[in-house]
Amino acid sequence: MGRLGISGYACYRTVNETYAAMARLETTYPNLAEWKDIGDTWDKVTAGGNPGDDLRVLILTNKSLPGPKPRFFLMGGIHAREYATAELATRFAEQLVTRYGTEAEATWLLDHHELHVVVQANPDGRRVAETGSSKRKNTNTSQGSCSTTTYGVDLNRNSSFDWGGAGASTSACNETYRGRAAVSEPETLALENYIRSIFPDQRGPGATDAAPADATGLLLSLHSYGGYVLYPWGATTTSPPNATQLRTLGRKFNYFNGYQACQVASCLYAATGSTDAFSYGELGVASYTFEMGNAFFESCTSFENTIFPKNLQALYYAFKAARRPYQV
Ligand code: ING
Ligand code: ZN
Repeated sequence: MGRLGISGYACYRTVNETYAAMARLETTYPNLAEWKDIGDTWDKVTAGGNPGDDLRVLILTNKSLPGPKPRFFLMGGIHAREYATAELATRFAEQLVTRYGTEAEATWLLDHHELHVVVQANPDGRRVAETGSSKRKNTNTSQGSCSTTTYGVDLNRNSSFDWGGAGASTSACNETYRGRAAVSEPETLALENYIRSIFPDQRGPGATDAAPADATGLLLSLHSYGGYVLYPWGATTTSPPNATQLRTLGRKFNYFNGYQACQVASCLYAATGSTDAFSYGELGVASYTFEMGNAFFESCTSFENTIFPKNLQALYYAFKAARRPYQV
């Protein structure tokens, strides 16, 4: 029996184990790590929840060196069953702090940049997935009578930017159910508030304006699966204002993980209300999604030998690219 209630998945820590590991990082490396409560989950709001039901971000940087520093926002686990995403984000954070002071790249990165990582963006849903359920969405039970797997709101269709457009369902039990309103879910609210707090708007009003070439900051949302490096838009196959630059950086990620770089709606499917559309569309932040591997419940052999090493290198590159994502 593996840790997640299904045999063969011992490489993936549970949400509770992940939270405990991040709390320990803060205790062990107080000058480098802060494990911060950024809001509640649906279970916490409706049922009081338990101490693990807050949404949390791990902030890593050398606190002795003053900012402002370029920021990299990394997110795993927004879809509950996409196991590899949370473990990759967790290990990246752990590797940075444990190598700090002995390894040049980790030291330079944490001295002069900030990592903001939400390792589990959907902890309620993840707890359900850990029982063996192929659950994707959050645990909102108030939207209709659905099966034990299909209830909930898709947190990657609930964001405020272009909410309610193509590729987002109005049916409560559908896997891409958008919710009753934009940002109806506490998880979406916490994420948007936090992303806005670290990335002020980089350009003039309106998503038709390009972000300036010298903008800083990068957002990466980890998903599985399919083997893609995706950039906005998901709403349309029309190119985004910074298309050339987004494609260039996307192809550099491809150099590390081998995934095909392209626009969401062009090579995957239409999708609106996603986290990356929000951060690029609303704020001008260079925003990406990785679709890692070949399965939701990816085998540990594939994770350890392929997904983890390849994408770890891509994450290091992304962290560096946060300095000037549109000028790599
Ligand atoms: N894929 C993403 C999804 O939410 C995606 C693809 C990326 C949509 C970026 C919108 C924007 O459907 C998975 N596997 O969830
Ligand atoms: Zn996903």
